[in-house]
Amino acid sequence: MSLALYGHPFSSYTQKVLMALYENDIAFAFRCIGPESPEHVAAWLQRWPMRKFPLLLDGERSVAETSIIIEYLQLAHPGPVHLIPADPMAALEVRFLDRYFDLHVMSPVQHAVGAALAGDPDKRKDGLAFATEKLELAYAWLEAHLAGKEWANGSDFTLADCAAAPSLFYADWTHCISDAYPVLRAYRARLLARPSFARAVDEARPFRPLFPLGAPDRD
Ligand SMILES: N[C@@H](CCC(=O)N[C@@H](CS)C(=O)NCC(=O)O)C(=O)O
Repeated sequence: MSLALYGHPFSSYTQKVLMALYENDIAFAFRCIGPESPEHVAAWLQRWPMRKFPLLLDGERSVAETSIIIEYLQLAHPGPVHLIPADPMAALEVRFLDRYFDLHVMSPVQHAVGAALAGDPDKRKDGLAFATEKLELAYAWLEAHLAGKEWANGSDFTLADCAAAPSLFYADWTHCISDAYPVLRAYRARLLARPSFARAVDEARPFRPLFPLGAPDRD
């Protein structure tokens, strides 16, 4: 078995997959995509011309899309932590929550970050306003959904929490999760304390100056 992950430590979607690998202590080689390693960039783009990362390589097999990568890991490299529940209805709910975090939390953040990177102050302002509106809707729904739950789907840590951790981490940096959402704030704090995510956050610490909206001095 030889697993390799192409990605970047500061990338939210890379962190989502890193969590799944760390949860089950799966051995892999990390191939950082960046100007200091053009050979990794070339190999990644040759295997996945859609230019999205991370990308998992298992021997000669390429696996793209983080949710699919985590499902693949459970099938091909299972460990003690089952990130997709065995019960099909429970698995459906986990997959829904995974989509929720990617589409309704991470996508608005990516929109604001992309707008800030454009270097035009008006675009930056509009991008942030768009993200603020979308994130407020997402936070309100999560505040009600998470009431009485330890993790996104209840008492078991799943794929949904792997999606939640980096998306809520960066969402809070983009548009602060206010005191109006105590349940969501507590959930984000639990995610930050989870060893698999704490490790990913620590590995990404040196890159914080890259956050185009300005990284706050916390977390
Ligand atoms: N749906 C994709 C999203 C991946 C994604 O957007 N990754 C970002 C990095 S965090 C990326 O590739 N950005 C580069 C780009 O969009 O050009 C997944 O789940 O893998």
